Amino acid sequence: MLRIITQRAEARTELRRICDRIHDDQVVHKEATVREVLQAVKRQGDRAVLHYTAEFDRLTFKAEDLRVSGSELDAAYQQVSKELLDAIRLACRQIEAFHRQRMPKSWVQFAEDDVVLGKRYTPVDCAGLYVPGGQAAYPSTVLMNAVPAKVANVPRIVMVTPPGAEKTIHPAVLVAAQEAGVEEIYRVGGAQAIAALAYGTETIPKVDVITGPGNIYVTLAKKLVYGTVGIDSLAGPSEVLIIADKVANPAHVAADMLAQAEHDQMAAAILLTDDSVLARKVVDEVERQLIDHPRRLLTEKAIAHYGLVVVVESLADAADLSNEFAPEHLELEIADPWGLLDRIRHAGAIFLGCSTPEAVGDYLAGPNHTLPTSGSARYASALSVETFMKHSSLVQYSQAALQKVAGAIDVLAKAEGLHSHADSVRLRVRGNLNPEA
Ligand code: HSO
Ligand code: ZN
Repeated sequence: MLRIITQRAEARTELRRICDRIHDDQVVHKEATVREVLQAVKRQGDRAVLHYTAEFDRLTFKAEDLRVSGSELDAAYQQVSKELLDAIRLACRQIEAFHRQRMPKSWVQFAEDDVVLGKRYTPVDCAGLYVPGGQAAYPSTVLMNAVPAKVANVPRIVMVTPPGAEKTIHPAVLVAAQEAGVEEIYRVGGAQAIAALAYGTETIPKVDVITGPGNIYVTLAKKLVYGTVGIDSLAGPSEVLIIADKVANPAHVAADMLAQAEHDQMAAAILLTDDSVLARKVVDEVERQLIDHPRRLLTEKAIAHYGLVVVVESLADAADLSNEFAPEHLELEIADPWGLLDRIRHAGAIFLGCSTPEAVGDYLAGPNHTLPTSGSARYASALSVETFMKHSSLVQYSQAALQKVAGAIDVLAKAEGLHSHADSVRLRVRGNLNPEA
């Protein structure tokens, strides 16, 4: 079921097919629906939010039920085990420690000639976190979005998440949110949730930036509201690319591939190896571990469509193919991972060595698990504290400093035909208007 490829040209074609697996035609039909939802929520606020929740999620609510109450938040703690609470707290601490390190620093530079230059970082006023529901109710995703927003000192953080059949939200999600410092939670999902965050309704505040993964409707909605609000990225289905040599354990490699495949039937799991014996063993192991896999059907589909094993000539070759794919997650299960690192140019997160499965990073190592997918690691990076911040440039010139550059500004302003630009400098250094103005 998991194919082994040995030809380089065929491998490149297959990798391109997998990278482009989100087809535009899938999106076109859905875009019309999403546009309708966005327009309706923009015009009718809560009424439209409740209407689409009834239509898509088959749940009827009153507007006052949208916000999760304090008693529900408290009750969630009674519904999670002590071990889960401890694990959430450990993850929260480690994610916070890592993101604190990455906090951008404002700076001011007193340059020569009385010129002051700088950058001042400030958080957005309000951030909206989307947390998927259903099968993908991940407390880890709550932490990965909420903790950086908190570290960035965002004054108001709100979370939206689709409720389950009983209108409830997974207690682990509610606990993770509270552990990360988020208490304003609304039970709404889909495009209507994104619309509510982008435009604001009577109940749900308009935010400045929306982060978090979601299904195709959520992703399309985020794409369409970009500009009205900021967004983190457009998350596609998850992917792992593993480069392994003879030191790798086939059972471990197989488990790592399945760990990605079990997320989604569109998830991709790729192995590049210079050892054809290992390639064969991994294929057998994947089959074996799938036999009694609780999510067998979905996982099998992902492996069948977007699973791939490539036998390469050398590890350098593997690195080059990996760069073309620009994977979200890259594992280097090889004897000298640091030796190959120089050759790796594009990857959302890199896991080095045989005892570093991606799951370490998914949950608690500290770096963010919201990573660029579908080849976007060529130009994009993980969600970070900066996702919730922006910076203002700072510039101060003294009279003497302005004098020095006045001539050059005058020439540039005139070249652009902008005479008041020239005057704004000339008036300060000469006291009179530009002659030709
Ligand atoms: N691998 C997923 C994140 C995740 N894994 C959440 C487990 N829970 C995308 O990076
Ligand atoms: Zn995962």
